[in-house]
Amino acid sequence: MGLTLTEKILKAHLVDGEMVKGQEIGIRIDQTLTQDATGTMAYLEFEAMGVPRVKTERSVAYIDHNTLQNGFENADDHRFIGSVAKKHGIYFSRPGNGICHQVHLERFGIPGKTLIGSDSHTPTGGGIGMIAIGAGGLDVAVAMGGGAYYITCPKVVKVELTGKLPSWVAAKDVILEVLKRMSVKGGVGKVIEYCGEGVKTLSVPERATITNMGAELGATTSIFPSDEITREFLKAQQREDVWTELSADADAVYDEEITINLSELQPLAACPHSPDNVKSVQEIGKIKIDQVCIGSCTNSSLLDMLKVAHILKGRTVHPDVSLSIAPGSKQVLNMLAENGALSIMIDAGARILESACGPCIGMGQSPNSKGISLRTFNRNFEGRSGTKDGQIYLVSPEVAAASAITGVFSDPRDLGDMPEFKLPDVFKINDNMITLPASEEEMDSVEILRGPNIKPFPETSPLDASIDAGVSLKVGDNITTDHIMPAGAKILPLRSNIPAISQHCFTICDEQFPTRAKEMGKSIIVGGSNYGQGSSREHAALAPLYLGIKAVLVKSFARIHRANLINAGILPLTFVNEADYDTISQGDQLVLDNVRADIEAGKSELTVVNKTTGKEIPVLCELSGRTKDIILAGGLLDYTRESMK
Ligand code: MIC
Ligand code: SF4
Repeated sequence: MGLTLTEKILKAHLVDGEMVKGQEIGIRIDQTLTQDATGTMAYLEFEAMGVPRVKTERSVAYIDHNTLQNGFENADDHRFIGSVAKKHGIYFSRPGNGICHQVHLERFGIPGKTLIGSDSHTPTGGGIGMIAIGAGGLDVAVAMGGGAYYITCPKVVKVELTGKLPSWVAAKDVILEVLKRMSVKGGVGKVIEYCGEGVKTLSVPERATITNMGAELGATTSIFPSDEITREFLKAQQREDVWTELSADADAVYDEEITINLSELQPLAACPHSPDNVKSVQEIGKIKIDQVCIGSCTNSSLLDMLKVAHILKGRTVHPDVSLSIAPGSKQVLNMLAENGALSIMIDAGARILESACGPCIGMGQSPNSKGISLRTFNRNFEGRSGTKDGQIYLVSPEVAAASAITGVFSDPRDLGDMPEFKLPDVFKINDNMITLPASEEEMDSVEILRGPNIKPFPETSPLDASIDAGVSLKVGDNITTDHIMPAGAKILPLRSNIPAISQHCFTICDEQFPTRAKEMGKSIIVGGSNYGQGSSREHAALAPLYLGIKAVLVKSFARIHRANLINAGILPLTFVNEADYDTISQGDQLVLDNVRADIEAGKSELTVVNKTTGKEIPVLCELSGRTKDIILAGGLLDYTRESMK
């Protein structure tokens, strides 16, 4: 029986477990990446492990999220990360060099290799045939120390692409179509593998847009084959030597199959407040808009920017619209400057931002009250833009640019003929903003620069014999990590200070939560399905840990967040009968008697007694041998320290 591309790469990296779908496997990690909003914590954790030099083939630390420096905190974190990188063998991409996923694709990604990153959009690397997975910072720290990365051996979904995209219909519309069909939880436990004749019609940046936003499906990752188009891209990046041809076997067996005829697609948009709330631009109609933001790791490649410049050429941004553009990397920005496209954008009235995440993570450019904002980004969760009642639509760069001119939601197909946009034969290569690590001889003398905002990892303790705690919060379905641990310009600078950032935990849902949880001492959170979807931020587990959360009981979890809870030593529980969710109220007192002994004994079916109502509720706590030991030890850091003794 033939293998899928996913299975081939996973098999070649398997170091623990067996390739049985649904079972936990450990894989060797070739490359890691971190960004600054998750990186400080990841490197504090790496330091705590006491490994002198990273053991991966390549580890890169990027500065791209916290680049608005309205106080010393972010700049201190950048300095800290830079010094850790230098000391421990990590490449350092300085602020200004670009968004981690864009730069990694350009300069470091290698087909067939494994990459984990402390950012949920790490699957961007799947655009050149990598198995690239988003993970919590602690998992990345362990991988840098040479440890395996553990995932559930995934199901593989085949997305067969046929046909060719019509003029002005974009890669973004492909992934929006997939989201429309599969929903934000449709990808959990799965890898999405793209195949078929249509693949050959898509360039690497287009493929990367699709794998990037595959994160919104809840998928483990997404992947394209590595073919001639991949080779041409790598050649243009002067990295042809790392190319290998990779594809699934012709007789590979998939768990699910979907076919998308590219020729039949039309411009789409994800409407507020979920990436799977997809409608066609025609259906939405010509509604008036207030803002357009072009950029983010989804749509900030040279190709995207050239299309935008073409649409803006000789025109002026509508008087009622603010247009911002953030090219994804220094390479992209530099090439736009050299070929005149930047000047076209400036002429049209675009507000040019630095090459960074910026508005995507609420770092500036929050829309006006109730403002309608069209963004080429990947997430439109409520409040993420920094404006609670902002109405965010996710669209392609083509829709975004066309609408910026007209001031209303616009179909770019009305622009007439589309010229052919081609990638250059050679990109502008200048890696001067990537600082190399110190040599083995010099590394000992590198001093780590720690600012006063950097506080140690919160205290952990081994799992208690029994848990007897009140419900400090009850929430509904599809809670995102942006609800649990909001980001934005005001809160992000606290990413290296867990006591301080905890004061913002869940405040989008309930302003009193941090105070109440702290007063209760220990408590439990109850939630609905797909709890913790979205980002990889482990702060969404570390802040609850600091606030005394002992267990989270929900209908179902998103993958990375569940792993982060386990890594923080918080018990992840799911209802056996979803209807029991309705029998618990905020404030109820829940008891898990002898939970430690039960978990030690390998029991996965536990009973929660609601002392307030007297009801017994069956719950599941499915742990593998390894995750069981992590929970018993009080989290991954303690477990790793123990196992290194
Ligand atoms: C995001 O897009 O939500 C982020 C900000 O990049 C996060 C990481 C973080 O919260 O620092 C992610 O996607 O993992
Ligand atoms: Fe940055 Fe936005 Fe991409 Fe997250 S999704 S890495 S915030 S650009």
